[in-house]
Amino acid sequence: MEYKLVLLLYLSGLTFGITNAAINRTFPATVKFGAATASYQVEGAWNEDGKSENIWDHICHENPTYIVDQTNGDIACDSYHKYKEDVTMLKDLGVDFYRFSISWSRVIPGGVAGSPINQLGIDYYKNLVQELVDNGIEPMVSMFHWDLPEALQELGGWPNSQLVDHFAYYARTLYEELGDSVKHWMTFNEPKQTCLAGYGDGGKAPGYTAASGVADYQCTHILLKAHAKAYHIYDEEFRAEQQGSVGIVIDTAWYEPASGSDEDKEAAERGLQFNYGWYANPVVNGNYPQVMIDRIDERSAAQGYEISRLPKFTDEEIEYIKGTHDFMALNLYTATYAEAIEESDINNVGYYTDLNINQFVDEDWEESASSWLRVVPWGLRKTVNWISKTYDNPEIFITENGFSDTGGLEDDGRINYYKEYLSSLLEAILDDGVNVTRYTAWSLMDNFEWTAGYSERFGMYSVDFEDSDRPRTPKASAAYYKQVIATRCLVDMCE
Ligand code: GBH
Repeated sequence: MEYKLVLLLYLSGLTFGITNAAINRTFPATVKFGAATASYQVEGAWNEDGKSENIWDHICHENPTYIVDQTNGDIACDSYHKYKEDVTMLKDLGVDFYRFSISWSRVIPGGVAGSPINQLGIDYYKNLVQELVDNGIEPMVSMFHWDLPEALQELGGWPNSQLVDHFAYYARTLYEELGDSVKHWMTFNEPKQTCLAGYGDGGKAPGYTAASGVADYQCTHILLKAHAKAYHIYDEEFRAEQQGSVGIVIDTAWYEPASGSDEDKEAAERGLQFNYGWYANPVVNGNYPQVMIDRIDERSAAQGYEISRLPKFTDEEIEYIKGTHDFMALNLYTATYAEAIEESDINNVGYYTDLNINQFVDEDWEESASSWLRVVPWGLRKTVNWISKTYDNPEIFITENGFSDTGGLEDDGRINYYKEYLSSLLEAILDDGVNVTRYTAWSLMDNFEWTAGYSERFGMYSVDFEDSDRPRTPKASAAYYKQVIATRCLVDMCE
């Protein structure tokens, strides 16, 4: 009976040429749904139980005007004390997994390899992980979401090659302490924000700019070696027993050619390579994208540098970094047009002139509360197709996707955003055969949005930051996401 009905529906779909419409366009069972946060953005308890200062504590305290509303993450959502409530919210949403990050300075306050481990810090994460597991929610853990221990910043931060060993010690500690329950590890979240914003354009802590075009590339060079080392440690010491997987989370916008010209197509491809490829090409193929090597080497030489501003990996390092991923992870929010422009003034040293494209948006694209975020759903389908094609059809996790407003429980803009992006993702999976197996909504709850403070809200749960108890309230989008997860279907797309 049922079979005949399905066949009938299928045939009528074919007859009427319906390919994208009504017949049970559900997410396959292979796709899992989750929600994400990050340590500095939600935990608070910045100086409790032995935690040391990190670079975000430091910049918020020392330079309050760096944050638009002069707020900080001292208390944030107080998740350090309220993690059980967070898990209740996750349970209510019905997510398969929770993606959160660990605060390095909470776990290893001194930062450096061989320094003491803070048991109270470890206990916090053990308790959180246990609470998740007890509620049937998989923990998915980022080791580093931008909050470097200040002690390591005072050693120079990521451009200092010592950081490889300091990070390796931290990663090993986490595998040892939490690896029995944590099966998905992400070494770094959006390393471009750490390196380009942290050491190039100054938009993120530590906010450096003086060595722009140099330190941002050096930061990346060391960070990639640290990633590779953490990956190999898992392979050699933990994988056989723990049976988990390790990857790195990379962000990009979709770069759409401004026209059909070869120059604009190249400009868009260069945009993707300078963003996603900067990190992805090394972990997949062992080295930076050729277009970065060529352009930065050439411009450096023309600028009078005796050696390229882009550091070189040795053959051994290339072999060591190649293949250090068990999945590809993508944070994607928006899109931009990319247009070819004339070569910029050679005296202008920096990442953006190395990239050398004009980026602009379509003013018709719906805005959010964040200046950089416009709603461009088709960019998601195009980006995962590009990753699939460029890196030989890997398993892809969407580790962040979300929308900002200025607050309120009736968040129609967010519901619309999720609906349209998930629909675009469904097309990538069902129609294009892209191997996406995880989707993660950013964010579980409103939180400290870096230099935007609390002025931009990404949460499916609202948090009252005026109330010392930090109460949480579900928004309309929480009910929407819950329904998507329960039905595996976007509203209007299934009978
Ligand atoms: C993610 O980054 C982060 O992982 C997460 O912590 C954050 O809360 C979330 O997005 C929402 O922002 O202001 O024009 O200089 C997303 C990628 C790249 C978006 C840098 C903001 C700054 C652009 N981010 N970008 S601008």
